[in-house]
Amino acid sequence: MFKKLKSSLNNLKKSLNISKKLEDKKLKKILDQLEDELINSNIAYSVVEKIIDDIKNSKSNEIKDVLEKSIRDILTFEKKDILVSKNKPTKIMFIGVNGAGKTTTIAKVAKKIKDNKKTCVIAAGDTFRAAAIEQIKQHGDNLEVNVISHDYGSDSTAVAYDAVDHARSKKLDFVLIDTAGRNQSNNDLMNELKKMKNKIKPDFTIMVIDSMVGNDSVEQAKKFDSDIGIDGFIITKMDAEETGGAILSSVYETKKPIFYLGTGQNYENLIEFDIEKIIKQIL
Ligand SMILES: Nc1nc2c(ncn2[C@@H]2O[C@H](COP(=O)(O)OP(=O)(O)O)[C@@H](O)[C@H]2O)c(=O)[nH]1
Ligand SMILES: [Mg+2]
Repeated sequence: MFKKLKSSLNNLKKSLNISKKLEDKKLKKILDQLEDELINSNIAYSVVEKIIDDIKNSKSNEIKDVLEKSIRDILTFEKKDILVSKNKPTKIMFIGVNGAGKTTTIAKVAKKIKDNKKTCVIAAGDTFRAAAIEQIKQHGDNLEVNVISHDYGSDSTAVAYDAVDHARSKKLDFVLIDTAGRNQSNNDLMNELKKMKNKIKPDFTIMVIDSMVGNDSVEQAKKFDSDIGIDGFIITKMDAEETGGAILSSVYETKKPIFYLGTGQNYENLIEFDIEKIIKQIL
């Protein structure tokens, strides 16, 4: 992951270390080039601007330090563990566009909960996409976790409600609520998610983002956050991701934390977000 971003920043480090004493015109040319490279790495323009400004305003000669500070500014947030919560059951709603990895991520989170010796139930809240209910049920079978489902086309809020009821009566620790893939421009579907959120009042609403989507993910994140309200992200497919821009951009634009990173298709491929590791990989 981060191959492209790393190489852009490396090029910058090389050229700026040589040209720190160069006249402004030359520095401007190098920064323009960096701007292009960062944008090509799927980094949103606002983030690119911040990094360039940080470089321009820095008095340090060590470009690496300046970049590190920029990235730390963007990716530092209060650490919150979604799997440690006072409420029982803790309700977690997963939202995001089709194919982002919601269903797979829910299975991975269920696995983590079981590994922590806690209990959960899954709500098959994607009543929209063909085979979605079978997909989540299969995960439930594999993990020995109950999945509450209704028929296709039924009200997803009712499914979530039933799952919460089930968790209450069985004294389970968590309810993981799957939802249908939503294109952020589809108003009907966005309204359905809003309704679910209002009725269920989840402890956490997590937006799942595919890291390979690139710049478009920023628009998705902003829209989901403004319409539904999110508490943070799980970024998936980090195993396949080459640019790294989606992470920086989505977080910078929404100021919401990243809870986990998905790093593969297996249940154990869900790792905690660790800024030190990310910095090591990028710089
Ligand atoms: N390589 C990789 N694939 C993933 C990851 N997370 C999800 N996927 C794959 O992405 C595809 C879509 O996932 P799914 O959970 O069905 O997405 P949903 O539509 O948001 O529920 C599936 O083929 C998953 O196996 C990940 O972290 N890495
Ligand atoms: Mg799904």
